[in-house]
Amino acid sequence: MKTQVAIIGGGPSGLLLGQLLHKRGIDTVVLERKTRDYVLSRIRAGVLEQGLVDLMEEAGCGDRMQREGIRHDGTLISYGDQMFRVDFTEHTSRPVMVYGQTEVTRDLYDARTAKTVFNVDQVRICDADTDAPYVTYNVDGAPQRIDCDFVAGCDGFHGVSRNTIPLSVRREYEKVYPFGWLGVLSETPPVNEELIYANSDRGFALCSMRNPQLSRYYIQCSLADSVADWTDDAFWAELKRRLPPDQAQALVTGPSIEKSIAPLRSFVTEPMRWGRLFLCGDAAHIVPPTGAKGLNTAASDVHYLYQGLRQYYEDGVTDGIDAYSEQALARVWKVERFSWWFSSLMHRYPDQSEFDLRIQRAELEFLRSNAAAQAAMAQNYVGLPY
Ligand code: FAS
Ligand code: PHB
Repeated sequence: MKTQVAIIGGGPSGLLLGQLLHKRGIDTVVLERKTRDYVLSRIRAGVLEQGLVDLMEEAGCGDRMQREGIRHDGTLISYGDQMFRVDFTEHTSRPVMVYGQTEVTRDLYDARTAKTVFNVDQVRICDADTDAPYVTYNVDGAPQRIDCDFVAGCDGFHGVSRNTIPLSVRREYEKVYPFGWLGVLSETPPVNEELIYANSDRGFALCSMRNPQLSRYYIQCSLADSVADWTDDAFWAELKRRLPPDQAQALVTGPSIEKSIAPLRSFVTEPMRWGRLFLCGDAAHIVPPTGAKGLNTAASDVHYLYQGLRQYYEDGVTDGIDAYSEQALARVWKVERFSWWFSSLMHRYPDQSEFDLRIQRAELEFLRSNAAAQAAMAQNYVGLPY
């Protein structure tokens, strides 16, 4: 098989890149390890930056998102019994869109007409540091090969693309957080019209949503916890303990239809390009979900790579793809910083001293009372410019 861009990974990065390239007549093949249904069964992100909304529109996949997505002009932050609001549109004139990653991925799959191969294994990226890269893989036990001009490594944190770059070239930076997030999806009305990020002396909690009848809640949990340790009743009782009393009182509980624990890490690999292999999204970087930046930073990578590949094929110049890694990493590191800062502000860390707790409280007081602090948070949350 031959294509122009071989895309490893059929998650949001690979599908969005594939759809944008397809709209410009650039041929792609997506290789996905799992099935479409499996990919769509994973409950992940819920908040889209305007940049991702614009890319979905440019990809011709924005109709349902515009119909069903919920515009949010701010978010609530609580600590102890205090709760205050950070107004995004007041400080940035931009909102965010609440629309689940599952739906983004579904819309991209529904739109995709170019070749997608599911249930692949033994994927190998070969000769990426030459002008004639190719990808080998097995499907149904039969070995296959795709010759291509470029390879987009969109295969997430556990994929093969990042490790194709030799250790002599690759530099990795990592911070593992001493806690996880226990997430629950429930067919209940959200406790509030906006998200609530809660810092409590028992740990972090987040009240989010997917639509007016579908809520998404998280509580910080121990890395030693497993989903089996948490009955629905235990989860709801703990969530209520971490919210201001009026919000806890208003919380509508119900059976969980999904329950999972995600570990939290900050991770960046440099460079994001090696020869004709380009890394996109979680294949290159991970953030703690506190700032809702994982999916959105995958989108900014896709924007830079799409523009570079479009310029290569349409104008015959390599400026865009040559600048990709440096350009993408400049934004990635700012997102890593914000996600680390917001996680440090909102969580309880096992090794926090009394002094650390007072500093955290002072930072929350400053954010509550200072417009410049709220403007800085809002700029990062709605998404830094591409
Ligand atoms: P993905 O991991 O989504 O997709 C990679 C795809 O590649 C997968 O479909 C995988 O099956 C496939 N693949 C892997 N190896 C392969 C191989 N060798 N060959 C072929 N295919 C292969 N972000 C937020 O903003 N908010 C959140 O609340 C949030 N929660 C998260 C919870 C969890 C448990 C995880 C893991 C991530 C969460 N994220 C969240 C981040 C998440 O949304 C990612 O940023 C987003 O999925 C990135 O998309 P991709 O880069 O496409 O990677
Ligand atoms: C979600 O709705 O899943 C969500 C929202 C905001 C975050 C993280 C997760 O910061």
